[in-house]
Amino acid sequence: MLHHKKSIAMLIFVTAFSAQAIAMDDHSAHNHATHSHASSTIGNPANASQANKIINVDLLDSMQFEFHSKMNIKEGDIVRFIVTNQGEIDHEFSIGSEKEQKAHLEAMKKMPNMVHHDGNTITLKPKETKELTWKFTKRNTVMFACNIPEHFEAGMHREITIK
Ligand SMILES: [Cu+2]
Repeated sequence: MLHHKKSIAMLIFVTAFSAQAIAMDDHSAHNHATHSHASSTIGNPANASQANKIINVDLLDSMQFEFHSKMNIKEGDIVRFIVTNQGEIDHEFSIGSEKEQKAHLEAMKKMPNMVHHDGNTITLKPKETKELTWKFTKRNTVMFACNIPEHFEAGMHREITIK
């Protein structure tokens, strides 16, 4: 009898624990789908009208980012990036910490056709121009990356230091 009671208590405990685990999973899945990329450890999306700097960027099939201005970005700067895909294949322009870009890269390997509407990343078709405005909130290392499979590995990333 005592043994039986114990098992029931154990069962209740396990059930409650799994329910909590599921709830936590749901919560993180929800975050990922809706706004996990919107804020970041290195800053957040901003409105183009608030920008104090404009930087033109070309995305090249040679797996490079070509920035047309000096990347002299300071803490608090709001930068309007005007990005053009000069290549013949799709490219991505993504801003994040190195850790965030690594996570993004892993996600892209699982879902290569992921299209982004999430604040820190834009996907551009050949010859397309799009904008992304970002507020850099910390003195930190920031990584610009294209996480389309094989592009990052081929060198399509660039790190800068926010002063
Ligand atoms: Cu690319």
